[in-house]
Amino acid sequence: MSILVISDLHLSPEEPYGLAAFTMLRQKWAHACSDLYILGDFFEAWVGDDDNTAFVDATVAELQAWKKQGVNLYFMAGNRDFLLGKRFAERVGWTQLQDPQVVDFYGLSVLLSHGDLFCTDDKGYQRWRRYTHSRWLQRLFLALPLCLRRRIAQKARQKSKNYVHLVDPVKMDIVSDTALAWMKQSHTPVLIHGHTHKPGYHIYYQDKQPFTRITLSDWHDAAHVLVWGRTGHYLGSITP
Ligand SMILES: [Mn+2]
Repeated sequence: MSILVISDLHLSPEEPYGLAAFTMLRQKWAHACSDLYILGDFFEAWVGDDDNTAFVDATVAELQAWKKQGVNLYFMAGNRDFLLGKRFAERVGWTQLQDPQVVDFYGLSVLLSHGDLFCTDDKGYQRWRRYTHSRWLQRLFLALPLCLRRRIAQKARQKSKNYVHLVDPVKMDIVSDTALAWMKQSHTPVLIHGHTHKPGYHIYYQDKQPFTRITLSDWHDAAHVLVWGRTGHYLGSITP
C-alpha cells in the first residue's frame, strides 16, 4: 500500500479535463493506496459550501468513490479553496489538515503544506494571505449572498491573473531559507508542498543534515502525483 500526495488540480467546470484525470488516477491507483493527501487548490475557486452546482456534485461523487475504495482522504486548503468548510468535509468524508502539518509516512516525519506560506519575498501576497486567513473576514464574506460572493471571486481571480504578470516570478517563488527554517523547527527532514507549479526536488545540507523539499506539480497538462511507498517514492505524471 502507498500514500498518494497531490495538489493544484484547480478543478473547475470550465476545464472538465481535471476531474476526468482525477477519476483516472483513482482507477489506476486507488486499489494500491491507503491514503490520499490533497495539498490545496483542489478547486480553482470556492465561495462557500452552499455553492452547489452540478460540477460540485460530480466532484463530491468522485471523492466518495475514493472513500468507497477504502482510501482515507486528507485535505489541506490552498489559496484558492481556503473557504472549503465543514459541510463539504462531511459530504466527502475527508479530514481537514492545518497548514503546515506534520504527518507520519511509514515512520518518517514529513511536513506538509500548500506552499504559499514560504513565499516570504512577496510581501504584497503575504499581506493578502493574512487578510484572507482572518476568521472574521471569512465569516463576513460567507454571510454575503451567493451571487455577490461569486462576483467578488471572479474579480479576485482576474486581479490575481494581472498580479502574476506584474510581479517578478523569482519573488513569487518559495524562499529556501524560510522552508528550511520550518523544516528545522518542525524536526522534519522532508517537506512536501505545491502552489508554485514547479515540480522537483530541492536538497539542502545544514549542520551536516540533509533536508529535502519536494514540490508537486499542478494538473494543467496531466495528472501529477507523488506516490510514497515504504521503500521509495515516485514523483511524476500518470498517463491514461
Ligand atoms: Mn496555490
